[in-house]
Amino acid sequence: MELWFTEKQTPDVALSCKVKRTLYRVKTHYQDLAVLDTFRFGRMLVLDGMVQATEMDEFVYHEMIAHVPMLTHASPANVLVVGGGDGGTIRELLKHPQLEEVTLVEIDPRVVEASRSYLPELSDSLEDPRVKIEYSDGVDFVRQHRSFFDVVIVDSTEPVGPAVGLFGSSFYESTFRALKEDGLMVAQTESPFFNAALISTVYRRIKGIFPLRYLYLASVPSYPSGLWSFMLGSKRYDPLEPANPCVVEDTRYYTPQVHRSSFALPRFVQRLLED
Ligand code: AG3
Repeated sequence: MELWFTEKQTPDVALSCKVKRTLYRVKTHYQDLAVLDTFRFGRMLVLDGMVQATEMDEFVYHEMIAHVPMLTHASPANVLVVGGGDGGTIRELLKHPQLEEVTLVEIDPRVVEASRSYLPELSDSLEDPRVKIEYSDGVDFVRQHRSFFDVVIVDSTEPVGPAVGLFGSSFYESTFRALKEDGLMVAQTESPFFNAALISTVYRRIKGIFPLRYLYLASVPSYPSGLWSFMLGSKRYDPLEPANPCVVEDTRYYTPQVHRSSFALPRFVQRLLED
């Protein structure tokens, strides 16, 4: 018998993949969590029916959400990751010699547990002494900090369920305040094909708060439409003139050239950022 997992990416589009077996499934306090072993994508973390990370392509998302801000900032020592309990973003951050401390604020301890059991390539990073894990709501956590972080990375799920607050203006305002005077933030902002309105809204919000703001793109086959976006808001550093002299060689997607080219937007995407 064949087993298939289907993510309904929109009410009328779905991605299906053939499953070897279900490794883990639990209804946590916050969401429906599954780890599947699939033929094409390898192991796959699924939250509320939505693919979060797969062994085949997680490197794209995690490298791009981590290295673009880290190499834009001249000396990122103190970093906050909101969400991202799988550990993939942290694994990439730890490749930076200037990093002194990274705090992971994850609302759902079961995501970290599941990742520790089934996705060691992502979660082994969480044992590093530079990593501090806080189980709480990112919105509250960020609100309690002032001029504290060099970089904030919002590695969230979709703007439904537990992550809704992470796409709101008041969260971006608290993030601005939680950053030092030369700090910068990056948030994952979905697909320009399927979530155009969200990208326009988030850009307008970030524009009202951060002096410099940019959108950049990367190709993630397991995510809706395969083309993914990231929003960067910065107080001082311009991502098109990366200020960090370090070189990170241990990557599979990120290169300095990809960093630059990911900011070159197709016209239909540019239009999403116009007033
Ligand atoms: N966070 C963004 C995943 C969004 C995917 N959406 C979907 N499948 N509908 C990923 C977190 C990985 N650390």
